[in-house]
Amino acid sequence: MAKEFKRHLITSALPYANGPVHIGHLAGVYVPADIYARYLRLKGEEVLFIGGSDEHGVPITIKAKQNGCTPQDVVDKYHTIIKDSFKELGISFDVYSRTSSKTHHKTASDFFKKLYTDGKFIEKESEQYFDTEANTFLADRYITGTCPKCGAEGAYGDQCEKCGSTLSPDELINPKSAISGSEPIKKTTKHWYLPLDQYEGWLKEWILDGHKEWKTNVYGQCKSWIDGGLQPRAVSRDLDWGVPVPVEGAEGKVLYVWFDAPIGYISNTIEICPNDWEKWWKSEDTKMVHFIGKDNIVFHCIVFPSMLKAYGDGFILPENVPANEFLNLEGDKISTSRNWAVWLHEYLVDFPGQQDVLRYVLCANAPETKDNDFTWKDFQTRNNSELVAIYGNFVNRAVVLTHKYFEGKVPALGNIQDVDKEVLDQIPTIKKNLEYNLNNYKFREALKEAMNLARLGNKYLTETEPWKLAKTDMERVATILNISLQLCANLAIAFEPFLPFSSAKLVNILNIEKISWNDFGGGDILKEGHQLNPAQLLFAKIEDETIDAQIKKLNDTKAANEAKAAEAAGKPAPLAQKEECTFDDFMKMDIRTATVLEAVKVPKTDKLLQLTIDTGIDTRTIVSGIAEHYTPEEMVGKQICILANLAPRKIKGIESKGMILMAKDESGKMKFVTPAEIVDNGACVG
Ligand code: B3M
Ligand code: ZN
Repeated sequence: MAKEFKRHLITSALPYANGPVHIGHLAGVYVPADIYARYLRLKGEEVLFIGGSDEHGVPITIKAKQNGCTPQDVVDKYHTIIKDSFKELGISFDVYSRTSSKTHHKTASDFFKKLYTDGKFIEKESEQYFDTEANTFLADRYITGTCPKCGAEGAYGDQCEKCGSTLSPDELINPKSAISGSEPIKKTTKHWYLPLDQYEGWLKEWILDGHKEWKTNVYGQCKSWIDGGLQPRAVSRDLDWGVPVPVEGAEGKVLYVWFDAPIGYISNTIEICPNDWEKWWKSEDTKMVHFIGKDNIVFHCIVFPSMLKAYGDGFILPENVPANEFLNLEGDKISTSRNWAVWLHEYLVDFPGQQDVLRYVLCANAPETKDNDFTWKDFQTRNNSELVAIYGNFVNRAVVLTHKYFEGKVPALGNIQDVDKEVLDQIPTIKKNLEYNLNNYKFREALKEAMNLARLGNKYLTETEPWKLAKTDMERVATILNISLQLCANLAIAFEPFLPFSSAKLVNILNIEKISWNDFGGGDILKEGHQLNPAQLLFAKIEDETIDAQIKKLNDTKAANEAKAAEAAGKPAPLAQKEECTFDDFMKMDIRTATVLEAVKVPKTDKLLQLTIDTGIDTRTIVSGIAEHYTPEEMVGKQICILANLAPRKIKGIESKGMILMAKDESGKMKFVTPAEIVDNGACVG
């Protein structure tokens, strides 16, 4: 029997406040965490859902340097953007605070002090990279170099973004300072270490023996860390941004961001429950679950639990850490530095009132067991053929018909036929499946079950066809619509954790006070005679233009990135793709093969050649700006391609009828486009 808990402490990774939140963060952490929190609240459980910004660490100071502002400016800006956009998406944190808060500084500082006084750290001097030009030690991301694992350039001192390996600065090949670009020297410095090796036996027992039910990816990572042998980990850094190390002789040192950030979960609890925060953290009746992305597993399963264990004093450990894999975007890794992302705050502007669509797609496609891909086409299809066509359509039909035949009042349930019973019987089964999946963090499957309930409703209406019966058997129509409306009420409950905005709309349409998970499964949530509000569409179709605009935005990003890369490699950048043209636009162009019969320079010009061309249909003159690239002799006899129906133009007094197709090579030289094999003149290209 699974242990029963009295309350649920749900944490979600604290995003770095060095940039806005994107769909990868949402799919990996915040959408599933929010679904879980909403589900438990709907069940009447006591829940505390913690969020907050992670405002320390090198990513923040690097961003400040890039932008020429202070780290505080950076975190102020992004904390606000992140917090507001989460709120608008309906992520229902009970608290969303920040690690630069006073409460957090005190909590983290006290936490360190206790471990320090209890002798839980080891102090060690070591040689660390130092930038002599900038006169500073180079922690983590301040040092870059070649990845020893995959050979990628630009790997960081703590991680290679290309292959995802965790690294230490000493492993980097050809290390360079990210501040000055200079080659760093080694210098001695003192730090405090948490001797994780001492916790190995305990971790083995707690995770490897005690939590075999954890997700395979999470359990597997823990096992490989533990089996690989744990090392002492430095919990301080030579930096000037963070929580100062609260012991003497530690000037210029702050707590390592991964030491202070998870303590942020505690600080944020203290902030919201200053008087009874301990019941959340120090009671065996509390079930703590950490929602994170896969790159945070070691910190939440090994480092933070070891810190809590070292602290003692009754701190509980997580019951589960349902980490997700990564979400890609249109087949490519999401990347903040390459701006390859769908940013939440931009989505909210581009798709006003459509929060649930994003929540739906990110859950339906969540990277729960493997990396997954987000594509705009899939987003559109899921909206149009699932949300609109199944869920929205069913609810709309049921409500509109009730208004049409019964003045919007829930009609009476009459005699039940087999087809009705089948539907009513399935509701509790679907509820059971939903619960099983939600309890086990299988949110994709859970969402599928909720959608099955809507499918069931659609099928029921299609089979029973109440609009046809309305001519002959109103009593039967009443029964069918009663059952359909009960299904709608069940849908409002089933979907609430996933699609809270649509559920709120539906609750309003059904004119019910409040929903509860306990009512889910019942066939009599709405009483006979209950008055509904007017119908209202739950979802709107998303048109091709909307999706094309998003795809164009990404194509522009890609082109800009390629231009940057080409520039860095000293090559001219390929031009961005031009605006889309239709098939008809293309068919208007008469592109055909032709042969140059004669070529002469246009007098008093450097660039122009006058060409006599055999186009297969006529012999004509074209003036072309290729004299710098080809001599007249080189041109004669060449087979080329021309745009034949270009409106004639006078160039230097000569009438030019058409254009020669050319392409520039890397050096900027114009080359004409020629068929790979000789064909007759006048053959159309297309
Ligand atoms: N800020 C890393 C991240 O955003 C880190 C999480 C902290 S959770 C305590 O991936
Ligand atoms: Zn690598």
